[in-house]
Amino acid sequence: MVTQSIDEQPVAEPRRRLVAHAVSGVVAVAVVLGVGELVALPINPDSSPFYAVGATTVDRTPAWAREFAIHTFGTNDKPALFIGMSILIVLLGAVAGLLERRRRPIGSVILGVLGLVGVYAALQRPIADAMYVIPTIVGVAAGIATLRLLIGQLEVELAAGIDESWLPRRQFLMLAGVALAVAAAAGAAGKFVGKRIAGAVANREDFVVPTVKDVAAPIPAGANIGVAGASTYITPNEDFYRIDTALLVPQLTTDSWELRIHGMVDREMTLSFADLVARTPIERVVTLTCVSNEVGGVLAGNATWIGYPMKDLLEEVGVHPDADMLLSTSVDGFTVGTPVEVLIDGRDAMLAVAMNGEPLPFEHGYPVRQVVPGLYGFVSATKWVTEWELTRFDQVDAYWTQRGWGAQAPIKTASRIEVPAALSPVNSGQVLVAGTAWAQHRGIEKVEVRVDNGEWQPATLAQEYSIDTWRQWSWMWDAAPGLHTLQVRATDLDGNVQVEERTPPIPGGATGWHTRSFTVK
Ligand SMILES: Nc1nc2c(c(=O)[nH]1)N[C@H]1C(S)=C(S)[C@@H](COP(=O)(O)O)O[C@H]1N2
Ligand SMILES: [Mo]
Repeated sequence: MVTQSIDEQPVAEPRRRLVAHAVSGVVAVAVVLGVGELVALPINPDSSPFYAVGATTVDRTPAWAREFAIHTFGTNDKPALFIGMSILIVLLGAVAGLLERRRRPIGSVILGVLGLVGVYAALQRPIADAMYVIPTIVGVAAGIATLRLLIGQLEVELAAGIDESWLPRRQFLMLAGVALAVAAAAGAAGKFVGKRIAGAVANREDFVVPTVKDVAAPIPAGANIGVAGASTYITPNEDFYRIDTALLVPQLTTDSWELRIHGMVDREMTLSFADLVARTPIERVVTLTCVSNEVGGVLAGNATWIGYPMKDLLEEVGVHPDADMLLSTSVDGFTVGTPVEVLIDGRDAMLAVAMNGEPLPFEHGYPVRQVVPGLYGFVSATKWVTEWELTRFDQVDAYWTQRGWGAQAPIKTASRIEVPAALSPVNSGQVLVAGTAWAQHRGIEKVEVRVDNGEWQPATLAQEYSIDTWRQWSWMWDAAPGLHTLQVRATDLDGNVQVEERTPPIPGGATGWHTRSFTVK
């Protein structure tokens, strides 16, 4: 038998029942916003439904309306917008609650429509990607679940009978209270962390890149072969590969940053950021490479760095002669072990604060990271570095060494083909083949190419910049029709030829010759 739904009962509805329904809806939208705020954190505070709708509204406001808002509210135009939005959302929540029935979930549909607005607004944010829809979707799902739960509970209570003296019972009040508390806690946590992130963004914007006397040698035009489709000699920051274990990119400020130096040293020391920049900076071009890079892979990048020589600081603290490892720790607990020897052998190992003329991007270690020419990133390039311990390789293993990777890892001599692109169609005749080779801190002596396992032929090298950076190469191929295989190998200035045997990246970097096959028409 189908029971009548409550709203069709011929009982005069006491105002309290309406209020209880409206409250359910308001609590549900609070859950949407609170949960949305929290879920937005790991993605971007910009992706929270409330913020995204507000920001997109601002972006979409016609000029006359903006003038009106600024004229009316002055610099309070943003709070006015948020208050206006809040009032609207509370009203919509109340309507959703009043219309929600266990059997006719109209209120849930209203929340769903609100969710579509949030998703749309989030996707309009300037740097939005597909992840931006997640906070709204998760928030709305939690809100709908809350609404269903509260209305269900109310209807159970109402089914017991309703008259002028009706009051919601304990269960309903408890459920509503818990939901509201969860929403408030989630929202507050989101806001708190979001504020810190905003603070870090402002701190980075105010950061002044140090002026340097000891500048990098100018990059000769001949270092850049300028072949379309090949990497550029300097890698723009936004194209620079990013590898780390950080789920949430640390958001440090120069005010909160400190480097504690301890362990096997004569004088322990803690440096503030002001202490660091009081020292003398250098500017250098250095190519970084990740040990996980497969033969032919893209986990390498070249940038101009400004930073403070690590050697100077190690001299200041007085490293004990039997300490052979610098164990550096990131603010998120990630650790790196670097041989002390390479840090004091005269190469340009530095605590970098700027990358290609900008403060370090957050993803690349703002405000301070290590850059050490010649070693793979996992044994040298600690981002968000806040602690140095002088110790010994026979006493500690750093993060990746504990997980099966090597303890010592100089970068292997490598080269790759970049042009023509893999699987691209190639016409017979003169075909320009180009790519990049590297052997940081040893330097590239030559690059050779061969076709179909034939004779190795010398490629033309771009002008050398330094032994710490990669070197571009090109080679003109007289391509005959058919299927052909190209291979490349580099030789470094120590005479080491790139190793032919194919081995995987673990434990100390991949080896093998990069090979690409083309069907020539
Ligand atoms: N804090 C921290 N620093 C880190 C890592 C990390 O996981 N956490 N990864 C390292 C590795 S494996 C590499 S290859 C380089 C990559 O630096 P990039 O992301 O700036 O290119 O950072 C190194 N520094
Ligand atoms: Mo790496």
